[in-house]
Amino acid sequence: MGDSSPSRRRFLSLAAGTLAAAGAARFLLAPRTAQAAHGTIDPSTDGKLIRSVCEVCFWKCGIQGHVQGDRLLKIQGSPVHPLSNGKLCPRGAGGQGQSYDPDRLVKPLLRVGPRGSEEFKAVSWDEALGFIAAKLDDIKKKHGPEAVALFNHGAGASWFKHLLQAYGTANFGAPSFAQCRGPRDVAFDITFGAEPGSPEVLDISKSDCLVLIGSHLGENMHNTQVQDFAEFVARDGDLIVVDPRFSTAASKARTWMPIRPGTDTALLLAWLHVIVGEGRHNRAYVEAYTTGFDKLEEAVKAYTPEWAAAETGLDAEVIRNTARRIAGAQPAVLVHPGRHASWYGADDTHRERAIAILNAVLGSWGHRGGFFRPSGMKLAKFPTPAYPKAKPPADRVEGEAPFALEPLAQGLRRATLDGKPYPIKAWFVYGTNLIQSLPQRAETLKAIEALDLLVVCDLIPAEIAGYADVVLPEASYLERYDDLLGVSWHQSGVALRQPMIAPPGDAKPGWWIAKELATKLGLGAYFPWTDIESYLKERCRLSGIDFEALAREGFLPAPDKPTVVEDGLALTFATESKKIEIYSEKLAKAGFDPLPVFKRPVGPPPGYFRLLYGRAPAQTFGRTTNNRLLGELSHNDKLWLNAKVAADLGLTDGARVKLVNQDGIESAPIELKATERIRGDCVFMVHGWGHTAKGLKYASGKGADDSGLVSRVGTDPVMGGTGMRVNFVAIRKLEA
Ligand SMILES: Nc1nc2c(c(=O)[nH]1)N[C@H]1C(S)=C(S)[C@@H](COP(=O)(O)OP(=O)(O)OC[C@H]3O[C@@H](n4cnc5c(=O)[nH]c(N)nc54)[C@H](O)[C@@H]3O)O[C@H]1N2
Ligand SMILES: Nc1nc2c(c(=O)[nH]1)N[C@H]1C(S)=C(S)[C@@H](COP(=O)(O)OP(=O)(O)OC[C@H]3O[C@@H](n4cnc5c(=O)[nH]c(N)nc54)[C@H](O)[C@@H]3O)O[C@H]1N2
Ligand code: SF4
Ligand SMILES: [Mo]
Repeated sequence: MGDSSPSRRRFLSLAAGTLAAAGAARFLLAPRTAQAAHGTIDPSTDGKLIRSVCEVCFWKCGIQGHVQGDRLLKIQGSPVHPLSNGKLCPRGAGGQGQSYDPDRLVKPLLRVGPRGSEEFKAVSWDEALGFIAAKLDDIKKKHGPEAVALFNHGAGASWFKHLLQAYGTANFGAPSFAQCRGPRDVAFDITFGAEPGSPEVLDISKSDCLVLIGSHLGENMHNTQVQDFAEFVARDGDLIVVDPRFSTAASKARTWMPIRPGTDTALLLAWLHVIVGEGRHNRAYVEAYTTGFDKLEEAVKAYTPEWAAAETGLDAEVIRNTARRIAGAQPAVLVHPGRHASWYGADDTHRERAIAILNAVLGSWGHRGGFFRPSGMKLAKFPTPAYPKAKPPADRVEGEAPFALEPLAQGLRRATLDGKPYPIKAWFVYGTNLIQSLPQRAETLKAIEALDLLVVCDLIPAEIAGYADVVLPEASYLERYDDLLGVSWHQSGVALRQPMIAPPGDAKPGWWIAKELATKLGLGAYFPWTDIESYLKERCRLSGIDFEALAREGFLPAPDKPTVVEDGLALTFATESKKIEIYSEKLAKAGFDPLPVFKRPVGPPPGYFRLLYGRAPAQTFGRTTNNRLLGELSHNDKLWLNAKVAADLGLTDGARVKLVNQDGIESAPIELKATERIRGDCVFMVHGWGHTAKGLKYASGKGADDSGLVSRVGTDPVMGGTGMRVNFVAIRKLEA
C-alpha cells in the first residue's frame, strides 16, 4: 500500500498524536484529562509506567502502558504477569487504537428513528439511565424480572451480571459458550469433572507431541499459548496438524492431515483403535484413574484406519503411523481440545469426548507436557445482600440440551420470539455484537423487533448498537477499573485492571454505570461502596492482598503449589465416580451415546463449497476491525479457494467474487486467494469483517462477513451448541 493512501495517513496521524483531526463529526472528542492514579516512573519517557490487564481478547494478558501526561504512548507486555512474560500478541500491542478510535461513543444515546436506522439523540446519563429504569420497572410489573436477558462477553460484564441478579433474572447468555467453547467444556466436564479452562491449562512448551485438530495457533493468537507453541516448535517437538487448510500451524508440522471437513471424530476413533488395539495406552494410569475402559476397548474394534480413511479422505497408513507417534510420547502428549468447538452441531460433544478420552488413555491429564492443574487463588467477595431467587433461565424448554453449562444465547433469542417457557421482553447487551456473533441473523432481527427494550453498552457504534433504544458509551479497558481478576496458570495469582488514561467525552466505566442504574432501580444496597477504589481496597483487605502493591505491580503471585504429578500434584476428579469417566453413565442415563460415535456430515451439493472461517493474527472478530492500528493489518483478508478448483471455475488469484449460500443469501465482494493450501471441497475466510454500521467509519464496507451466510446451524443435542460449518456457498465472479 502506498504511503499516500487515506488509511496510511490516518495511521500516521494517530501515531503523531493529531487525533482530533481524524475525529468523526458525529461524536466529537472532548479533550482528555490525565487519569493515571498509580504507576511508577517510566525511565524511558520520564512519564509513568502503569500495569494493567489487556481486553482486546479474553486471554487477559498483563500489560504495561507508557503514559505521558494525558497520552498513552505504547503498550508492552508486563514482565511480571505469567500470561505475558513481557510479550504481547499484535492485538494487545495495538490496543490503544481502540481507545483512540475517532468513532468512539462519547455520549449516552436515545433512539429517535426506527430500530436499525442508527438515528439517535445525545442525552445526559441521568436521562438515559432514568429511561432504562422506568422501562425495567414496567417490565418487572407486567412480566416479572426474569423477562430481562443479558448477552455479554468480557470481564467488564461482571457489574451488569451483579446488577441483573439483584434485579431478579438468571437469563445470562454469551455467544462465547453455545457458539464457541460449549461442546469442549461439556465433554471435558463429563469426562474429567473439569474443563480445560480459559486460559487453557495446556503444558505445550514441555510436550513431546502436540496434535492440533483445527486449532490454528499462530492465527489464533492467544499470547501465552503461542509463546509456548513457539518453544515447542524450537525444541522440534512432534507436531501433527489436522486441518482441511494448510494453516500457519500446519506449516510447522511434521505431518499435516488435510481432513475432509467434519470427519474428525472418525479419525479420533481410528487413533483409539490403533492405540488401544495394539496395547499402546498407559495401562497403569487407565487402571488407577479411569472407569469404562473395557467398554471403549470393545467399541473401538470396529474403527479401523481403513474405515476412517474412507470417511476422512486421509491415508490409512498415515493414521496408523501418527497413532503410534502420539502413543509413543505419553504422558507428555497433548491432543489439543481447541477452543472454538461448535463446528457441525450433531457431532461436536462426541468429537470433544473422543479428544478427552484419547488424552485420558495416554495419561496426559495431570502430567508434565500434558494438562496441568492450576491451584488458582481464592478471592473474598465484597459483602452484599443475597440475590432474590430467580426463575431458571428461559433458554431451554423441558428436556432440551440437558448438559449445557451456561444459558444458550440463541435459546434466549428463541424465548424472545415464542415466549416459551416464558417471555423475554428486554435485552441488555454488553460487549457482544450479536448481529455478527449469533448465527441465523434473520431470527436475531425478528427477536429485536419484538423487544420492549434493547440496551447496548459498547465502545463504538457497532451493528447491534444501531438497533438499540438506549446506547451506553463505556470507558475502554485502558480507561477504567474492573473487578479483581484471578489468574489460574502454572503461577496463579491476582491481577488488576486500572486506568491509564481518561475516557473520551462522557464515556463511563461499567462499574459506575451499573451502580448508578442500581440506585435508580432501588437496588443501591447491592452497591454499598462509594467508589471503585474503596470497593477494590476492601476486597483486597478481605483477601489478604496488599492493594498498593497490586496497583504498582499489576499482578501478585499466589503461593506456589504443584500443578503436575511430577511435582507432587495428587490427581483427583470431580466426577460422580471420582474417576475419569471414559464410558459415561451420565450420558447413557440421559439417552445419549455413552461413548463417542461418528456422525457423518452432509457434504456440499454440486457447485457449492463448505464455508469455513477462522481467525487472523492481528484481529479479534469485530472487536478490532475499526481499530485503525490493527484494522490496517488485516482488512484485506481474502477468500481461500483451492487453486485447481479456481482454475476449473475460470477464476484467477485476486479476482473479485461474492458468495451466495444455499438459501440464496449473498455476501459483500471479497478478493479471491487461489491456493494449494486448502482442500477443494471448502473455502475459508476470516470472521469479523463486512461491517455495515454507518458509525464505523473505518471498518464499514471493508471485506465480507461470514456470519450473514450462516443461515443454517447444526444443533448439538447434548449441550445445545450451534455448529455453523453446515453452510455451503457458490462463488460468483464480479467485474473487476
Ligand atoms: N488473532 C485472534 N486469535 C483469537 C481470536 C481472534 O478473534 N483473533 N479469537 C479467540 C477465540 S474466542 C477463539 S474461540 C479461538 C478459536 O480458535 P481455534 O479454536 O484455534 O479455531 P477453530 O475456529 O476451531 O478453527 C479454525 C481452524 O479450523 C479449521 N477447520 C475448519 N473445519 C474443520 C474441520 O472440520 N476439521 C478440522 N480438523 N479443522 C477444521 C480451519 O481451517 C481453521 O484453520 O481463537 C481465539 N484466538
Ligand atoms: N459466523 C461466525 N460467528 C461467530 C464466530 C465466527 O467465527 N463466525 N465466532 C464465535 C466465537 S468463537 C465467539 S467467542 C463469539 C464472539 O463474539 P462476540 O461475543 O460478539 O464478541 P466480540 O466480537 O468480542 O464483541 C464485540 C463487541 O464488543 C465491544 N467491546 C469491545 N470492548 C468492549 C468493552 O470494553 N466494553 C464494552 N461495553 N464493549 C466492548 C466491541 O466494540 C464489539 O461491538 O462469536 C461467535 N460467532
Ligand atoms: S492474547 Fe493478545 S489480545 Fe488477547 S489478552 Fe493477550 S495480548 Fe491481549
Ligand atoms: Mo470464541
